[in-house]
Amino acid sequence: QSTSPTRRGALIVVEGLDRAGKSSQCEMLRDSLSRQGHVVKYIRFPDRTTPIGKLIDSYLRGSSHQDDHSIHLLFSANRWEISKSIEEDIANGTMVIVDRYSYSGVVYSAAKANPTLSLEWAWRPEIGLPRPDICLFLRISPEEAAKRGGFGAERYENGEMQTRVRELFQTIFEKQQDVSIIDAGKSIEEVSQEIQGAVAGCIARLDVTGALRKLG
Ligand code: NYM
Ligand code: MG
Repeated sequence: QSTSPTRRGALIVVEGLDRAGKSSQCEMLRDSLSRQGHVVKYIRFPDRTTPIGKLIDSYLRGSSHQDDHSIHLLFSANRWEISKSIEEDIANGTMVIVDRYSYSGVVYSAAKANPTLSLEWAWRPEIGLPRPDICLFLRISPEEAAKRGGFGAERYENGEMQTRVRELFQTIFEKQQDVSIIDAGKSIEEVSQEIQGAVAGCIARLDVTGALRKLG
């Protein structure tokens, strides 16, 4: 008697600037995949609940200072500490939706224009983490982002930083495979439909008996 191998889940990453609508879109995607009968988990980085996450949270709120390299490595460590559980979930067939990942990690750090913190340097600690099966980049113009209200009070939420982050996202996603660029300036419903279409295509193409790949 043959036992069919477990179909693995997909690792779905949603990236974009602040105000692009990532969190609402992740929730809508979670609900639509659940309705289709998938087991779904929605997580976000930084995960501010762990001890490392609490250090990151205090840095982002401006209540503590960190060296640029140190905080970069903490963001990366925060992904590494969750990576085992992501791999287990995927192996068990769960669809894992991730709000921000290594791409935010490298662009926000490199946007600081610290001479010893290049994109290349920033990418190194990400090597070996689970590789997304699909990365959805929610692209939004500065004008549209501005219409959605002012910046929040956290570190990085200012025009100068967001402009550099926008340029660097562009730079890394030109070279990256498996990225779907989504025009996030459209209505919430239209954006959600586009995301669902891209994710359905990814799931259809997935080698469900193969293993999750790793970032290289
Ligand atoms: N951020 C997020 C980083 O600088 N590096 C990272 O690795 C990640 C995952 O944290 N402005 C920044 C981008 C955001 C900030 O994220 C908080 P959010 O999604 O606004 O909670
Ligand atoms: Mg934010």
